[in-house]
Amino acid sequence: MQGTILFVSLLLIGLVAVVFAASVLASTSHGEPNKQAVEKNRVQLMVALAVIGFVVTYVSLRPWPHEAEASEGVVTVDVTASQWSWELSRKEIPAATPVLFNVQSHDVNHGVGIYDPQGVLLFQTQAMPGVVNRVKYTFREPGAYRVLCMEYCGLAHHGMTDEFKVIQE
Ligand SMILES: [Cu+2]
Repeated sequence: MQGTILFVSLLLIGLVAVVFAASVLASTSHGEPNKQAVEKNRVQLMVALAVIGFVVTYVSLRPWPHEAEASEGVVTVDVTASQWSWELSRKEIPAATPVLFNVQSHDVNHGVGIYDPQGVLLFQTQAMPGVVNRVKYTFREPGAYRVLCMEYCGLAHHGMTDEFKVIQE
């Protein structure tokens, strides 16, 4: 996922650079500009950018993990944050099973980030007092996963970590 984001970002940066270079070249060319042609080019460029923006947004948000709706056959994990620790209702989660995380906080706002055994961030959401944020995720690989706080929440924020295991059943 992070590789894809990097690739798309570099692609879009390249596109902006090409448009910039084309604009500079067009502005330094000699002769009277054809106003109708300029206006037509501008409209075409805006339509192209809108289409590219829509496609990139749709493709990049389609696997969004925040589509959580409570449904049967889902393992539920209640995650409660408080300064400065996590409380997980279970520490062993089966692999290849949809897991519904119900995330909230006892005190201030925290951010929960779930990292795989290689240290790659899988998903995150806010842990807020009085609100339960839901995230559904299916773990594919067994191993030790880490929970880290993603939002500065006070003096011992850096130590606000926990761990759970994903096991093959
Ligand atoms: Cu924190």
